[in-house]
Amino acid sequence: MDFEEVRQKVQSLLPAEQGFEVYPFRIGAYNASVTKEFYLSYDSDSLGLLVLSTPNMFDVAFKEWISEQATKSETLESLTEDVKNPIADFLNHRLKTVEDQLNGQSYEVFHDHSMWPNRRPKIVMCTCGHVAGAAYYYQPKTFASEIWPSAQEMAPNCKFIGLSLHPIYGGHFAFRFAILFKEIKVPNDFVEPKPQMITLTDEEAREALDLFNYHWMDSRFRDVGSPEKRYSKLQMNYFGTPPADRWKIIKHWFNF
Ligand code: B12
Repeated sequence: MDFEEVRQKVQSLLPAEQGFEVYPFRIGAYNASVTKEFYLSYDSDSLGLLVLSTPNMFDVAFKEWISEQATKSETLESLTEDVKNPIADFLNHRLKTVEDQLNGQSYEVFHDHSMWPNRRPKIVMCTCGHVAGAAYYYQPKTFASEIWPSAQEMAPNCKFIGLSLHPIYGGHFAFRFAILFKEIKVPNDFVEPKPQMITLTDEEAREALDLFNYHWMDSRFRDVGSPEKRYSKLQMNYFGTPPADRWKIIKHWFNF
């Protein structure tokens, strides 16, 4: 398989109307942006495909999939037994459909939550999203005139971190995984698009990063820049609820 073939295949299996976006990038371009502990040991022209989810993933594709799973169960209790981690199980199912089509091609998948044993993330998604042109990464250091972090205290083990904003979805999206191909090379004339920046003054940027770091539970950071498309109320409610209590929020989808 070559660059174009694999890119088209993955994009067709993870389409926009089902809430996915797929962005090709040169692994060397990612490596050029990170410090060496985050380097990916690939040739610089090896291909990476970054996959993110947008509001339709939950509202369309996940709803369809979980409703289909529900038809195989007699009761809500047995469904919760069969589907232990609904979103992760759904994403693994979609990833499997992609893997089945890669025809023996060698590849590696790094999820947003993939960590090395020392707890370092295997891939830094916001940087990857910026490099691949998916979403602009607003880092505290981008706004050098400001002093970061603000006076408030962070939770233990949490740093004051940057925020990626998508030009259409603002913060209503998530990075999911990257598929890395050692042997598939990006053509010389391929250039990753520049991520579109939502223009923020230093003051607006401070507010956006404060919302993300200190008030992320109320999701206001997602609306920075007034995005065109947002998560539905149900989706916000689902992701804002601890996993153990989430079934309550979607049980009206099923005929139990
Ligand atoms: C660890 C982690 C956490 C931890 C710690 C967070 C913290 N505040 O310290 C915990 C578990 C608490 C957490 C919580 C949440 N997280 Co979190 N988390 C991560 C994770 C796994 C790694 C982040 C990290 O440690 N990066 C390492 C540091 C060193 O990276 P960095 O600061 O960006 O540094 C790099 C850049 O500066 C780059 N660089 C240098 N120069 C330049 C120049 C340019 C131009 C560029 C582009 C880059 C660049 O080089 C550095 C590395 O060498 C990422 C997923 C991932 N794999 O990336 C999600 C992630 C950051 N989290 C995310 C979210 C949404 C959350 C939550 C809101 C989730 C929730 N609903 O519960 C909460 C609260 C967030 C908060 N403000 O704290 C999202 C952010 C999405 C976005 N739009 O930006 C991510 C990307 C996950 C995802 N799937 O999308 N998180």
